[in-house]
Amino acid sequence: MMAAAQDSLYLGFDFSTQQLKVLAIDGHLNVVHQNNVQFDSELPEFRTRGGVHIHADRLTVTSPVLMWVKALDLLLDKMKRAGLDFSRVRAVSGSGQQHGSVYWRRGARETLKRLDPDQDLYQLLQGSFSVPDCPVWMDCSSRQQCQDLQAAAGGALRLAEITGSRAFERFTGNQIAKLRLTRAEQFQEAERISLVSSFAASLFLGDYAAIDYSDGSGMNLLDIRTRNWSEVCLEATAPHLDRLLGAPVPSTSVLGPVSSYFVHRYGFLESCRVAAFTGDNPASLAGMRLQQGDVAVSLGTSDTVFLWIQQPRPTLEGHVFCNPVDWQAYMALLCFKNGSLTRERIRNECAGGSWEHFSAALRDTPLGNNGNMGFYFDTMEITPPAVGVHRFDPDDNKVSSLSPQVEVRALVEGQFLSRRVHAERLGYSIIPGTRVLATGGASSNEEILQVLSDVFNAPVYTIDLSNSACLGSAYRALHGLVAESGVSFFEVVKKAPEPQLVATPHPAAQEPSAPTADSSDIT
Ligand code: XUL
Repeated sequence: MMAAAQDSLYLGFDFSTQQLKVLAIDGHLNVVHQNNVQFDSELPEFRTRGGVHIHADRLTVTSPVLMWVKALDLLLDKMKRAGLDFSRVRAVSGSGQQHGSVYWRRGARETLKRLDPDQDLYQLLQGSFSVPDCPVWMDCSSRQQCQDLQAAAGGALRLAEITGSRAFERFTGNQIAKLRLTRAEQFQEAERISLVSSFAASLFLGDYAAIDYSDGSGMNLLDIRTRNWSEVCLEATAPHLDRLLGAPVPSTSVLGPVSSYFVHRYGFLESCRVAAFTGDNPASLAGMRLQQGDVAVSLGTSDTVFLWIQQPRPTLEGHVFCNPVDWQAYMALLCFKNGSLTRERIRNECAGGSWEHFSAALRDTPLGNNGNMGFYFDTMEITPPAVGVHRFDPDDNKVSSLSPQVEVRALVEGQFLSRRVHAERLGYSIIPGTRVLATGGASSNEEILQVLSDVFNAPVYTIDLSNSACLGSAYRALHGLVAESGVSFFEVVKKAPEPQLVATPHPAAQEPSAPTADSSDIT
């Protein structure tokens, strides 16, 4: 008999860079438990800073795989001590930092299948990894391999068309190619390669867990349209790589029941399911309940834009991933380096260091800024790859300064125009019903959000993203149980709290004369 909704629990784990987090929801989607383990402070024996080791070349960045294993032991013990009743858990899912990879030593599968519940995972899996230090997303030491892969695929754009992204150093395929060269012996000993997400799922499953389509899209190896490994990319990366990776699966798949280790050690039921784990960004998309037409803008140190895309058009900028909640759709991720720090610099220079004066400048200047515009790349931007401050007067002449108030508006309009233009290039289009979901530090500033609303000509809602990867994972665990019978993700999460409406576009925002400049025209 099914337990009542309030009695059932769904767990979402997030193996992120600095910590391992967990969140539990009940069947009514109420968050009933949260917990975490900080790597640096709670596992000091691994001597990480921010969860990673930066090597002497400053380019290689790794994390010890056994630190993640030990963190899970610790977290489950904390949950038990906090009184969490594991027998109420119906399904588990999770996420991991994207792109990082784990190398299981020959024989590890047998070890995983026969875990002794009297010992902790850290003891049991000591000898199970052929590479002790896993390359993570902060690594940028695979430049040569990126060039080789692009050459093999027929160029950067062709590679982007196949895999959703041009070659990026942190993407797993390039890391695998590098490791095969620099750690040939350890590489030879590997019988399976996991992403951080599928590695974590393997621990719960007691067997190798498949890589899901969505996190698999962050490898420069998956053909995002056929959703299978790309032959040309596999061949350019390592021989027989498909055997090492296993077949990818839809992100909504249930991989199987939880391993008997968890049943005997923590009291999980044998019927508890493990739903495929995915990347942290795809899991956040699920946590935000982003839908077709929506765009999420995270306003932090760097600004990140998440998009739901139906027809992808990969370019040299940004990333297109398979969608984690609807296998026929896609999502895109764009990263902008010049975010909060640039807003703070202009606040200091043009608004006396006060956010109130900054907001007043936005209130006192008109939408469209009378044709004055600016693009502010204090440091080399990622999207587009440009640097410097570029200001234009209403006649499109380059000028060296603008009045302080006009400069404040030029900055904010310029930033959001750039977010919109680059989103549209990847296949995003504003449709009736489009919502802009804003999050991060600057999302508490109403005037900034009004500009965001005007530039996208869509209502802006705010959401708290601090635990969105965990929350999305818990939602995905719940959805996993019914996905195969055709129930959509949105059906399952429709009762979750709604984001809050904070700005609606000014009627003038949709006039054809509204600015449409393209920040990438800057040379
Ligand atoms: C995305 C990326 C990071 C990691 C961090 O491409 O590299 O956001 O997923 O956790």
